[in-house]
Amino acid sequence: MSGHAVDYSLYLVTGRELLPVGKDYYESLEESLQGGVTLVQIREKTAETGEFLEIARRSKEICHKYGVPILINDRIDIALAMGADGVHIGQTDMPIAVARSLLPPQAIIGVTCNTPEHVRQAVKDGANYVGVGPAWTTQTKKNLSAIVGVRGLGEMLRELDGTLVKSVAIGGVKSTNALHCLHGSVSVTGSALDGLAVVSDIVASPEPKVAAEKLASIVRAFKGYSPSSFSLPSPRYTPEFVKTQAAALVSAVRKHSPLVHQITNTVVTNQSANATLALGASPIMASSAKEMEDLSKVTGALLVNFGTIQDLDGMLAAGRFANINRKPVVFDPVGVGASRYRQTSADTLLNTWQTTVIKGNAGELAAIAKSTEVQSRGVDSIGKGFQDPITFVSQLARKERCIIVLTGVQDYVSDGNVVVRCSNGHKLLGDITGSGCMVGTAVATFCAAASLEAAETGDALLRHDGLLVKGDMLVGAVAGVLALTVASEFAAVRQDVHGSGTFLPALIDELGALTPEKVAEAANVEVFHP
Ligand code: 3NM
Repeated sequence: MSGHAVDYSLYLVTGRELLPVGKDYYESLEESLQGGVTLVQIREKTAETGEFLEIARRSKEICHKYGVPILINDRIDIALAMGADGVHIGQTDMPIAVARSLLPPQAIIGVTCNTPEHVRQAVKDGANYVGVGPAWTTQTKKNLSAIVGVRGLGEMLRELDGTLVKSVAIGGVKSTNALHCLHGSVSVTGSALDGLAVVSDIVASPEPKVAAEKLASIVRAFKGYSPSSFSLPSPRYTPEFVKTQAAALVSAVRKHSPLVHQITNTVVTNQSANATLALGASPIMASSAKEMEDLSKVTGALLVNFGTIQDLDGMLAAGRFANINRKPVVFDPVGVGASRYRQTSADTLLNTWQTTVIKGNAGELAAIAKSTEVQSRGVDSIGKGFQDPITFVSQLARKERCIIVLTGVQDYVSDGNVVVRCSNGHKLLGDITGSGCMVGTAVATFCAAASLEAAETGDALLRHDGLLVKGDMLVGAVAGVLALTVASEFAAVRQDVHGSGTFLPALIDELGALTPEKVAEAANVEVFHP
């Protein structure tokens, strides 16, 4: 079999100790192949040589019956003795060059890599593929290296640019996080995983065929995705189109009155709830992890604002269940640059779930992008912002595979292909607390409406395959920005507004009084195709 093009899509690494009680190893292996496993590695950490050899021989017969190559973990002698298609070696095992000299020329050699340096070395040494990880924590491997998260995987994949070396992610990969793993790990330069390597999600399942089918279909969906399907063809986004679509969502919010789940900070909870009501939606401000599964089934969208991080577990669970139920997730990393705890919390959240929108000021988004171009103090951004905000937002949107909303005097919204610049708003917004948080609320509300509208009209457009959220989330995000900024312009000129104290209630009133016509007329929108 060696020498054939190898399909790395669904790579099963065996783990006999994880089999459900009474499940036969060979039966489980065969069922997983029937479910769509495309490559198998026999991993035996405690078996004696004779037993290992016997298992490898019989496993090979089964794998080859399905046209699937078989690799041996670590033991070149076993691989040679039973004629494996290749080997997988760890960082502390035999060097690739030595393994290559012992194995037939066509043999597949893969290496475990936990850092970008490991990947660079593996490429130099002539590996056929790298197993990058651990993506998440796992009980399956002893002496696990530091968890890298999906974004850490992306850093490693970058090293594969311009090479023919293939990659699979490993460590805690399951059907519930597979899609996020595939999308979230695409590097800034566009290098993507070739597949997923899985032990327990298949082996520990009483129905390995079903488990493999689920995973295989997710990898297929990812591979069927192309960057151009990331958004509608850009020419469609004219300023007129964006304005009309965003304005129409004002009515859609009132029509659907979506339940908008908000985990937000203690400073703004009340006013964000009131802003949601004024827009015509319904707020629920729940934060305990225990209720996230139930809530995610009935909500229209989730907002996670971590201005005062009370319950990180609740945030993690909320996003995970929102992903499972295909609900838009809006992430507002308030003051993320202010402390190391906030930075690691943001990384944990973005490694755990796929966000639909990240909204922040220049300082916050610079911290998310690990850029030093803009600094922040507390929750505020310092200085003039990015020199080239259009390029910044489009690159960050591509990297994070989501919509980016950069707030400031002008607001920028991008899906990675187009950038919409909104130039509405009033300076009184800067004089009240939580105006940025209310933008997050409005974005979540309008994304919920866009998603519900698309579901109702049967619009098959799956705008963000990483999430499979239906609806135009770019327009949803723009509508959220416009709602708040346009309402602020109406509020600021009212007779009863004398300063920031009277401005806030007037702003809530004007959110309630918004109409599609007002938004369409007042919106100052430009579209760029960077
Ligand atoms: N290697 P599961 S993690 C074999 O990070 C292995 O290098 C890892 O098992 C690495 O799919 C791992 O059950 C075990 O989490 C993966």
